[in-house]
Amino acid sequence: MAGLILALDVTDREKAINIANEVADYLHAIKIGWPLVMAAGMDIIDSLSQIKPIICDFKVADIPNTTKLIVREARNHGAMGIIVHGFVGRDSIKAAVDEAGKMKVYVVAEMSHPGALDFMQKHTDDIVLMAKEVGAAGLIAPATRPERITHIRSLAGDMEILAPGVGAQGGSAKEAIEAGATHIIVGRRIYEANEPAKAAKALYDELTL
Ligand code: BMP
Repeated sequence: MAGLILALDVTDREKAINIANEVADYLHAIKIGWPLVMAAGMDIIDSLSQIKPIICDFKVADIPNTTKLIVREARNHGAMGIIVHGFVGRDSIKAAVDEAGKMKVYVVAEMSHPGALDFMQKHTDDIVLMAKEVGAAGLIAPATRPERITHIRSLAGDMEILAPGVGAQGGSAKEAIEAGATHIIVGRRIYEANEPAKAAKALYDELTL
């Protein structure tokens, strides 16, 4: 079944925990990244893990050894998954997968913003095939370009596809899932809403209808 992942890009610990509790019923997982971790510290992973599984969006883009050290830190704090960049190449992605243990590694195949067309899109196919071969659990693909999700799905087999870009960036939840995503990632549409639970429920309903 399709799932909703909250991108919790707030920079206040208490606010993060309150929103997570408020919308938890509608979520598959929570994605946190540099804004929240830099503001609240790595322990926020442990705290939020009590509410829902946490995916660390660290977009790791480094040599294998540094990649391994970052993945280990996320794992030690109880993360369920970690997002790494694919363009750094096979050895770095393999280092992430080897170090991840039970944690899932998600590889960025193509980003959702217009700048992804400058360089990244030219290499999407190779990144997808490499991520699949190396044993990554899933891919990040753009909800802003559902036709690209369909293309990426055609190469990805049964890998998970997490699609950001719904709501604030203009993408549609339903279209992303119909195109082949397994999960959508949504931030501002939920955490900036007057009633985050209502916003999360609307997206959840869109996925399950
Ligand atoms: P929002 O729904 O507020 O646009 O947030 C989207 C989230 O997904 C942000 O955390 C962003 O960093 C992330 N993201 C993205 O938007 N596009 C990508 O290609 C990859 C991402 O991780």
